[in-house]
Amino acid sequence: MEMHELETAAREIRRSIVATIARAKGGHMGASLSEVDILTALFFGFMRCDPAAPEDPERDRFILSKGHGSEGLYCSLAHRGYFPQAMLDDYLGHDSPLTIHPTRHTPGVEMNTGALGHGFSNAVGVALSAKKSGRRFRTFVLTGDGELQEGTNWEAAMAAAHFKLGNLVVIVDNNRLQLADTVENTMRIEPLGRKFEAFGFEVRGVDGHSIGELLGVLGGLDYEGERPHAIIAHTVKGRGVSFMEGVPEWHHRIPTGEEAARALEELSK
Ligand SMILES: Cc1ncc(C[n+]2csc(CCOP(=O)(O)OP(=O)(O)O)c2C)c(N)n1
Ligand SMILES: [Mg+2]
Repeated sequence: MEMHELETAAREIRRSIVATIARAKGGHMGASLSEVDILTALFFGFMRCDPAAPEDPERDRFILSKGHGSEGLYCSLAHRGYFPQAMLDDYLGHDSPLTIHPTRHTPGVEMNTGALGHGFSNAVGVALSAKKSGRRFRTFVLTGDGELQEGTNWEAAMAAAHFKLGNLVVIVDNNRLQLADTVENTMRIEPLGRKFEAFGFEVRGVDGHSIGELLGVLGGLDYEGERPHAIIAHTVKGRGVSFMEGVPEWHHRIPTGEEAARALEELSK
C-alpha cells in the first residue's frame, strides 16, 4: 500500500471508532484513537497476515494487551477485511462477539485481554513456541504505558531476554496518560528505554503517529537474532480529535451526539 492509502485507512478507522463508540454508548475513545497508526502500520503495512485465513499457522501474531482499546482493534480488523464492517454497527449488542474487551470469538483476535498485564507474558509464550518449533512467524504485543506498572510485564521482559526471543516485539503506546491522570503522577515508569535495555532488549523510540517511521523501524529489526525488541511509540491519547487529545476524561467518556458529529467532521479533513 502507498503511504497516502495507509493514512487514509487510519483516518477511516478513526472515524469508525468515533461512530462505533457513540452508537453503542460504550468504549474507550482515548485509548483506541491513540493506537490507530500503530495498528494500521502492522495490519496494513507490515505483518504477514491474511484476513481470509485468520488461523493460518504461519501468520504473524498481534496481541492487544491493552484490551480496553478494543474498538481500535475491531475497527482495524473490519477495515482490513477480517469481518464485515456492518458488524461494528452492533458493537456491544446482545449477540455480538464484539464485546467491550476483545475475545477469541472475533476473527483476528489472538487472545482474550482486558485485565491489564497479561498480554506480554502470553506473547513471550507464543514467541518461545515459534522458536522451539522452528517457525518463522513474528509476535507483536501492544501494551499501554500505564499498563507497564503491572509487575508481570517485567517478568515477561526477563523471560523474553533469557529465551533470546528476537522474534518478539513489544510496542508501548506511550501516551503518558492512564485511566484518570498522567502515568508520571500515578506511578513513574521512566526511564523506560533504559529499563528495557537493562532487561536485554534492543530499544527503539518512534513517533507513534507516523506510519512511515513505524514501518521504517519495524522493517529494520533483526527477527532472527537473539535480542527481543521494544518499540517505544510516542503517542497522544485521543489523537485526531482536537478536544479529546491529551484530556484524561476521554479515557472512557462517551461523546454526546453533537460531540461525535464534531469529531467526525474533524476526521473528514
Ligand atoms: C488489571 C487491571 N487493572 C485495572 C484495570 C482498569 N483499567 C482499564 S484501562 C486502565 C488504564 C490504562 O492505561 P494505559 O495502560 O496507559 O492505556 P491507555 O488507555 O493510556 O492506552 C486501567 C487502570 C484493568 N483493565 N486491568
Ligand atoms: Mg497510556
